[in-house]
Amino acid sequence: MEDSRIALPIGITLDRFIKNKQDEFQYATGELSQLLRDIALAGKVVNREINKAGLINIAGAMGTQNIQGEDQQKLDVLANIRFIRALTKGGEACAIVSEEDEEIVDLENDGKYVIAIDPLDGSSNIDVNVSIGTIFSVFRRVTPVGTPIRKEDVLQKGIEQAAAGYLLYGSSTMLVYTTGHGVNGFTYEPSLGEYFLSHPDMIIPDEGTIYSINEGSHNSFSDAVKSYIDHCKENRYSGRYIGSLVADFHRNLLKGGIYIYPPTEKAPNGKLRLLYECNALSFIIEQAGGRASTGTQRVLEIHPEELHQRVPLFIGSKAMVEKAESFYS
Ligand code: AHM
Ligand code: MG
Repeated sequence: MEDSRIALPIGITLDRFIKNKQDEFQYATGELSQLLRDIALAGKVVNREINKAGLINIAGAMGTQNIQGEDQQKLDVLANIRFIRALTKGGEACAIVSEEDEEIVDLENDGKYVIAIDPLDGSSNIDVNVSIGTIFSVFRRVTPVGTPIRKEDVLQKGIEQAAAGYLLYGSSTMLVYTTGHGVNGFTYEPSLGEYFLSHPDMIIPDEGTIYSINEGSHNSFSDAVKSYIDHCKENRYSGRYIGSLVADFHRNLLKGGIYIYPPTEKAPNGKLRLLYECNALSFIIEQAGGRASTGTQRVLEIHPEELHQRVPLFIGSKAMVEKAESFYS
């Protein structure tokens, strides 16, 4: 078995990092590496659009939007277009499931991989200059290459992911990903147009003192969730909730904490989507030594039944998630 946790120095570029890691996989053909590069590139383009977001009305007023009027489109729609375009051109992905599209997008090529993506998560934060993110999962297709995509190519358990990651468009833009051999984080340097390794082999503290949940819905939480929140308060944990999953997740990954989106009256199965939100972050958190559950079941073992299926999510520091789960039993 190859050991892909060979330390690579901080400051190495994403391209070089991917190349080095690829060399360590015995049978690597480079397709997964290329796929990650395609996503990273689309991330740069989306990052540029996001940075311009506040200027759109000004630019519009100046009449400088492009011919297609794309600058006028909503950013989440635009991000979807950018990622689908990059993945289509790259040729490694044969199908995409996106939060923005009702049905599977069949790219009708010979690619081996299926992507589930939330192109721009945290949509309520887009207009108010708060961090947002992109979340993606990569699966190998299970039906023969070259045939039409089928639901079973897409409705796979999270444990089958070949890779997963997120882009965080925050005070810096970061790409964090795993291929099942640890988690590494890269920070984007916009003036050089490069991602550099800044957070090698990320590990979440086993315990933490941050809990992140939308407490406005407290009245509709189950007794188990209410009891866990009481436990957090009794222990004087800090409540931190941006309402942008990637940002809340990333902070807790670095500092130790738990993010919860439980069932509520409005969202009886929770709000977050299994295929392109929960699975990817659950793969990452487990690779970083943390835990992800619905409260009663490991997220990565859920067999999805629908493309846009929602599940409750308890994710973060291992001991904290276990404690939350203990209130269910
Ligand atoms: P979105 O995919 O429509 O952006 O919704 C997902 C977002 C998450 O980023 C965030 O954690 C959550 O919704 C916040 O929901 P709420 O406002 O109900 O707390
Ligand atoms: Mg989303």
